[in-house]
Amino acid sequence: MSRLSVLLTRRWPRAVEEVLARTYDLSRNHEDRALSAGAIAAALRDFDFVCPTVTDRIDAEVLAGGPIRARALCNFGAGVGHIDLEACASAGLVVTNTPDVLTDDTADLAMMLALMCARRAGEGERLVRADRWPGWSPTHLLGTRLSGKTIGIVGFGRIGRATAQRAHCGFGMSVIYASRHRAPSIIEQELAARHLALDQLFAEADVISIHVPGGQSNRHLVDARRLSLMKRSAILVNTARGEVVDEEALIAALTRGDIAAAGLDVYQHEPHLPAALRSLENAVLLPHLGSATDETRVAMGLRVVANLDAIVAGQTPPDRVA
Ligand code: 8YV
Repeated sequence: MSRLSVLLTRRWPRAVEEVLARTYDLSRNHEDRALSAGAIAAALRDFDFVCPTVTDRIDAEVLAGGPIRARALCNFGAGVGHIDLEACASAGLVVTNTPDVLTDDTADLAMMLALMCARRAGEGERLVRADRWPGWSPTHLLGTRLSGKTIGIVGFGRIGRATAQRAHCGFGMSVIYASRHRAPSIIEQELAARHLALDQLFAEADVISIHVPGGQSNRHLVDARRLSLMKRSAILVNTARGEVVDEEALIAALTRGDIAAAGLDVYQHEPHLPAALRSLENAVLLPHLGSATDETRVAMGLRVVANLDAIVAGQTPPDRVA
């Protein structure tokens, strides 16, 4: 019997590609560059399974590109804001993602960004590298302490809770959170977390960390009005999705000093960042590294394999999202 065909739209860790190649007729994008909408539409016509990433936009228009052969989109990543789930369901395409395995790494990165902002690590690093460090002095590059402050978690799912856990247990921070559903009381007690309305959280928190999904429903959830509620000393951290924050409004707030700093791992139009953002000393800017460890990227790949294998075996895949 001929083997089922699988396309990886990017290169994956070699260990996972090898596992896939044992069972499937595996094709990968050797150039490892984001595919065009036309190339994705063609892939849906030509392969039994397509495994996209965050760099592939799969909307109704792409899905309307001809008769679809693919049975499923097995996304390499937890966030699926780049995939139109309703359009996939109407086209009879199953969609899966890779939750859980990237929770710890992403939460670690959120705390790293918070610390880098609070302790002005980016500014300090740039100074040393440029050979512009005048030497130690009692008042040079003073930041603020995170310990004992209040962290506001926006979106209290797996990654939001893991970030809260690090902030509370590691840094003695008080936790407030905003989410559509209140967390079970055992979790609130464990993290001494208080559920607040979003605007109130913005007004009270010293660090605000975003953990809601991307896509249309949360677009510009953090807008000029919400930024204006923040303390002038407060820090905004975004490891979720760029479109959740109105980037222009954020640049204006950082430029005027309405908020102290922002630590960003995601952007509205990746990999392009406005020059005004890149020039801000009070912004720490990382290139979407949330899940970027060897361990997690292999685990994400193996999670895709588990979903693929389940579909082929006629079972419901463990991480079905559409
Ligand atoms: C991934 C992420 O690297 O999983 C996610 O949602 O944001 C990242 O950690 C990326 O999405 C891979 O597709």
